[in-house]
Amino acid sequence: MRAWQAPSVPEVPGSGPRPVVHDTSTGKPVDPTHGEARAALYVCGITPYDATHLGHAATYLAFDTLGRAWRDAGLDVEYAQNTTDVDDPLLERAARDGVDWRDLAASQIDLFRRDMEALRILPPDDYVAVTDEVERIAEAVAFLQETGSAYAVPTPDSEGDDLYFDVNRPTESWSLGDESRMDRETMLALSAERGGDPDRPGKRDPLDPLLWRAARAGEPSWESAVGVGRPGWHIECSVIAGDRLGLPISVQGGGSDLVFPHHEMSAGHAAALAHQPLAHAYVHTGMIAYQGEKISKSLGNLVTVRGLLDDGADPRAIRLALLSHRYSDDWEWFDAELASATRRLATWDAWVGGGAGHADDADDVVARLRARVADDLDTPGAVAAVDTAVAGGTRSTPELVDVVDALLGIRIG
Ligand code: 5CA
Ligand code: ZN
Repeated sequence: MRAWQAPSVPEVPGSGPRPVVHDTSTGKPVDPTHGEARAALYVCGITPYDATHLGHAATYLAFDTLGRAWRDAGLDVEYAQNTTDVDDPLLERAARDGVDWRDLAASQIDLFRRDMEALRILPPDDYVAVTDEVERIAEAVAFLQETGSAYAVPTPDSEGDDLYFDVNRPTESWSLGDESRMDRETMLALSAERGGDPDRPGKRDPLDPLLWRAARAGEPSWESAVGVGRPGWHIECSVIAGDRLGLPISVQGGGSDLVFPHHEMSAGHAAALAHQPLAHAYVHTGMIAYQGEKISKSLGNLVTVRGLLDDGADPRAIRLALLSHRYSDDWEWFDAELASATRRLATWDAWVGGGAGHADDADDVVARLRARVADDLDTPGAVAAVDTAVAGGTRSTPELVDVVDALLGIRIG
């Protein structure tokens, strides 16, 4: 599927350090490329049933920053992203609004593309719709069934059977329920909250996730190697990441609401399919709140990128407001954030227009920016480095302006 238009990224002389990022699975900072020349990134894409909100924007911006830092370090970056264009929340919203689910998905994907373009987010090389991969996903489910990692659960309201993943058949590269990270009670609660069905009768373990949903009346379905139906959620990301990038990938990314069950189960599926870890590192962004609650399509407390742009916001200011927070923190958006970023940007623009100051320390600022971004994407530190240069009378050399553009995606002046 078509992604979106790539922003231009200036070439900056020299190179930055290799980025280190915080890996959720070990709790440690790591170089997820293991020193190789190639970095493979998979970021979980949107479920296209409502407009891009600031939480989505912040998440994709964090991985955009990682991509920029990798490129600046001289690495070849390969990036894949899915879009969950068939799933319960999308079907429910389409039914509620009396629209065809395909039209709803197409219109929301389109809007997402436009928002990503406005924010100058680097597009994935492979932007993959789940509906285009149903056959491949079904083949993977069939393999899991043949190899004993998947089983059928009686499904009275369908002619076929729903298929589930057996979480208690861990392979050498995956085992669920490392109690040091999450206890079983928490896992059960999160599973119920985030698309799982721990109370479904007939499962071997309440935590077992759905791999394949047999066709129901009025629901979309496809004929496949495992009968007529549609894919479960976690398996789509394991299959798309493996097919497009090869396992293990460097980074599996998404918001912290995907740590469990989504990324845990995707890793379990990958291990059962390929006897490989899914990723060298699992990187998670914090949740952005608005009016005291996590911004969410289902809660409806949306601040959308489109809404801000329609109100006249400079897309660079939206970007700068988001970059002023640490990607891994949970934080709350206040309307004043945009005003403050707009003021900061005006100061930066005037600095470039001014042309005065001493050029000798511009190189230090370039190095500082590179170091901050490579240190677990410390964008607030990078923003502070620019502020210091602006306030301290450093001249805005072309190279300095270019490095701000290359790493922070903001063209000043
Ligand atoms: N389609 C699945 C992933 S395969 C999905 O989670 N879609 S989503 O539309 O619900 O979310 C898209 C991305 O935005 C996910 O990485 C999610 O973790 C992130 N996200 C959602 N809400 C927020 C928020 N309030 N703050 C930060 N990130 C968020
Ligand atoms: Zn995903």
